[in-house]
Amino acid sequence: MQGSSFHFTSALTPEGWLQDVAVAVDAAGTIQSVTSGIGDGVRIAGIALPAMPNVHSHAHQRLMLGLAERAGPGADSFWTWREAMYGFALRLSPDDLQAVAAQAYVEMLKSGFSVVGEFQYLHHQPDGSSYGNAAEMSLRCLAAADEAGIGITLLPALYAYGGFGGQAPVAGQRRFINGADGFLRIHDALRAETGGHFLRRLGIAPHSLRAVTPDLLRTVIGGIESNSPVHIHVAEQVKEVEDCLAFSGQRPVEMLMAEFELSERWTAIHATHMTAGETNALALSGAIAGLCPTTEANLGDGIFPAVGFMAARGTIAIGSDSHVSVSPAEDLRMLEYSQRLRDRTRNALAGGKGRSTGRTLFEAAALGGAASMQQPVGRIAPGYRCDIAVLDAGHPSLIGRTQDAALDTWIFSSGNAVVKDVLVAGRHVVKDRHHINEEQIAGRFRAAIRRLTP
Ligand code: NGQ
Ligand code: ZN
Repeated sequence: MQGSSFHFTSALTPEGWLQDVAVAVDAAGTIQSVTSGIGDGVRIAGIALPAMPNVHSHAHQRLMLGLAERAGPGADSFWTWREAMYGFALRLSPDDLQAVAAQAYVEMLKSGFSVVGEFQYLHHQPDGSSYGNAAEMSLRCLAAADEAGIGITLLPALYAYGGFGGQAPVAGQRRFINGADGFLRIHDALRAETGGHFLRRLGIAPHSLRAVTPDLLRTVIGGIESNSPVHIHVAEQVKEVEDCLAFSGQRPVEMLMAEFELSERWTAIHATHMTAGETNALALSGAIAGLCPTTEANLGDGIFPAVGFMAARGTIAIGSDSHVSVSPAEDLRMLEYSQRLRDRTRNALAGGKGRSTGRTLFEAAALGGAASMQQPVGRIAPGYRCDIAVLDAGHPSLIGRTQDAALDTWIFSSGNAVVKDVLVAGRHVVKDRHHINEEQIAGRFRAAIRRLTP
């Protein structure tokens, strides 16, 4: 493959907004130059943004959208939703997971994401026994990412227990369960499939402080590549905080920081329930807060202390998690709205007088997401991978809007409707709102849904 070049009406770069921007890309997909002025190459009319990393996905949950929104016989909660989710998780074959993940990844690309952090815990067969290749289900996520053409940071889950203090898992968790040896076997198999790949990175996902003990996690971290990404769910639900306090006398984020030396290697997923002290300490540690605002709202988790965390210079990233909404715009909007609703304010996260809320949040999540995924994305600049999302400047909602006003209008008003083209490593995978492989992927997804849902 030869190098190529693209030309955009405008682009958001580290130097700010540029007009008439030519981006030259080498054969591998790395940006060589970004220049202002009329250039040749493929012309894409629109507003070029760095494509957004989606740092938290459970692809299999794409299967159950809309099927857990009916009141149950008892009180509904995160925990009853989780029971329903386990029921779906027990049904997927490897082919089904690949079909559902490929569809989810196409939807991510079409909404402006270009990298997915797949937090994968469906390791075993439905009866709990291992597949012939212990890494089978994770390999299917890599295959789905290939079909869709999305970057992936694969985060196989370490999941040993059902609750704090090494409680036995419940029957519904039997596909997830591993000890250090079983996990490292999976991890080793995946290392061979990810090393040297421009679009792939391998990390680990200790599921939560409920599912691992600190000692187990230390053993596993000692057996993997130093400084590779570590993602963990933490302090998402009040009950988790209460159980952690009852078990250890510490709150979950407090316990995580006491047991491990956190750094930008770590992404704390949700981190919803923190004291002001925990919020400051987490920000100072350099760990990234992996926020999933639409899923957190859907599951009734609570409100992340984003005002305090960002004031303390904490790093944020976003993820579509259960995929109840797959949209960088909607997740950033929900994040800002959660703070406005709690504090009865406006432009809570703009970060200074006269600044655009959308611009501040978009740039923070793009850079934080790149760091969380450990992929060379998040900026339209030489040396970065050419992962770009283009907004349709001619869409009615963007008429009369340029620069920060266009970004704010996308995030607060137009959502996915205005995302027109997406490049991943210079490959034009979404063209005029159409993904290059979407019919075939949707066909397999349709068959899987019909078979697997009531
Ligand atoms: C998950 N999802 O692993 O899919 C979790 C629920 C749990 C979110 N936390 C299960 N959003 O935390 O035990
Ligand atoms: Zn999750």
